[in-house]
Amino acid sequence: MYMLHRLRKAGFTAKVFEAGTGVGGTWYWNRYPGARCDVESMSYSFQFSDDLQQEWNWSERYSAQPEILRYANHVADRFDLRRDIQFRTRVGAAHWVDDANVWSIRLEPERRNAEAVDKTVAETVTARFCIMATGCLSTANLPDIPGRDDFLGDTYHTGRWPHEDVDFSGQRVAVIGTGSSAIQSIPIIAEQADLLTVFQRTANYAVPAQNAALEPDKVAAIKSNYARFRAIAQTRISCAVFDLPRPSALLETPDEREAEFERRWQMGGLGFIGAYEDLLRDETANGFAADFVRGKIREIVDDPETAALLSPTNVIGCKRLCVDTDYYRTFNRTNVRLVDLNVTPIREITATGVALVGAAPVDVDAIVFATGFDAMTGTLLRMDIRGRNGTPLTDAWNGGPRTYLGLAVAGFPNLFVITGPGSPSVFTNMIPAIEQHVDWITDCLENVRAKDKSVIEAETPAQDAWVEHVNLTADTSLRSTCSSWYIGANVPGKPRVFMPYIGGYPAYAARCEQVAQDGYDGFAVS
Ligand code: NA7
Repeated sequence: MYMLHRLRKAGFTAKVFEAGTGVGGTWYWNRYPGARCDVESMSYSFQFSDDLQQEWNWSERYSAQPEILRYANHVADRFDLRRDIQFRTRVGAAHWVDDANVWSIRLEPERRNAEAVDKTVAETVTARFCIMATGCLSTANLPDIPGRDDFLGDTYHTGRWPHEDVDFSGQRVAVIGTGSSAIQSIPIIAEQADLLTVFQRTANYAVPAQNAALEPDKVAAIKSNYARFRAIAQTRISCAVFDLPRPSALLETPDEREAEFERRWQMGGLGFIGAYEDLLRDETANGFAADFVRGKIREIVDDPETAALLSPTNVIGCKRLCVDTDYYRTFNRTNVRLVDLNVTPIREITATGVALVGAAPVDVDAIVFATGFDAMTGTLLRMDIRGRNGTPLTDAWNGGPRTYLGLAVAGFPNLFVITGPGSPSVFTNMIPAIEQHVDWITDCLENVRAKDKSVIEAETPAQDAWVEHVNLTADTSLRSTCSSWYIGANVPGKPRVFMPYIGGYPAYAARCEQVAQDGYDGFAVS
């Protein structure tokens, strides 16, 4: 929506195509119970207008999905954005037409209730520029477990949750996966269900949200000085305002470290991983933080065996750190069971539930796949995107995504990706990361227009150098050391490439700014 808003203000004609029936993106699709976002540290930062940010009041530190969606709808109405958004429309293909210097974009009515799409009613539009605002986590990863379609009960994916209320009262429910979406939803499902069985492949670290109503004084302080709040955020690696890290966990005594970890645990949220500058660089430093969380799990979970199973053994922060409300405590409930898939893997899904290797089948009434997304590239690669000479994006990226600044792709003129692979994206506060890209793209298009040119395209040497820089930077971080979705490890067959840029928001934004100031260095304009 911000892209549309900026393009309009700059005098461009723009049209948005959206597969869903409403606005909100992530917050339209991810309606699973417990879905929340940290609006206190992260998202005081929607730059549509000063009036709006002064008037809008978030109710909690971690705003719940319905409230965020209400905000998105308010924005759409307030800025009259809907008239340029075509809903229920999926982009099936986008082909660059070499002779005409335009994108030819094939639109397909969105498939609903498993109806086949009638391709005959598909429509093609053309555009000078094509901007992919398709999100980093938008294509659901539904694992190909044998028998998945044989199940006779209800199945859900957390990223495709129904719009109607789902009530698990009286039901036996299976949740497969223990990532962020599972960790948010399990405590709520457990309160409703008769019996909840959680199928865990990899134990995950979660720190408490410590959610609470937003304190009016704090809100007033931020509202009276938004510009300064944003300016501070933009100096931070994550572009979010958490307490600054201390220099090194290695330089402090065990008591000092314990006190700092405890302080951040009580404060709540992702700031925990920013306790020390070396937490994500040095294995020993990281181990201190990991041990602290494992100690908390042992304290919280009554049964030592369950506590051990819930205790992650990998590097903390390597997979995305989760933020929870009562996740570990939920396993003290008598109606919750944990199954370790490393000991008893899923053999198949049957008509009545989940069959395991080496253990009795688990009969359930509903299965929740909290199995994540084909992250960062999944949505783009599922569209039939073709650049110069008809080259498919799937060919250009067959060894993993290659972009210039995460914004553009050599061989794909006039195509931009918002928070694409190779940009800080999922390692930053997403809202300012999106805004920075939108502002940069709008300025870029204005520049092309001002020069009376019509085509801008990333050059291969600039792209190669950027990809190398992204890879070298990733190698310096412990984040690249485990099988996370950052490296595509959750999707069988996906190339293992560390996709987001880990060099931090300030360095990245400065680089984008420099490229623009140098006349779009690394881009060919014609
Ligand atoms: P995640 O973080 O990718 O978590 C997915 C979970 O599903 C994770 O525990 C996976 O285990 C598990 N998984 C995936 N495939 C399987 C199969 N085949 N069998 C068993 N378990 C499986 O996705 P989320 O939706 O939780 O979070 C994504 C982001 O959305 C998150 O960062 C928030 O910002 C919101 P694995 O770890 O791969 O062993």
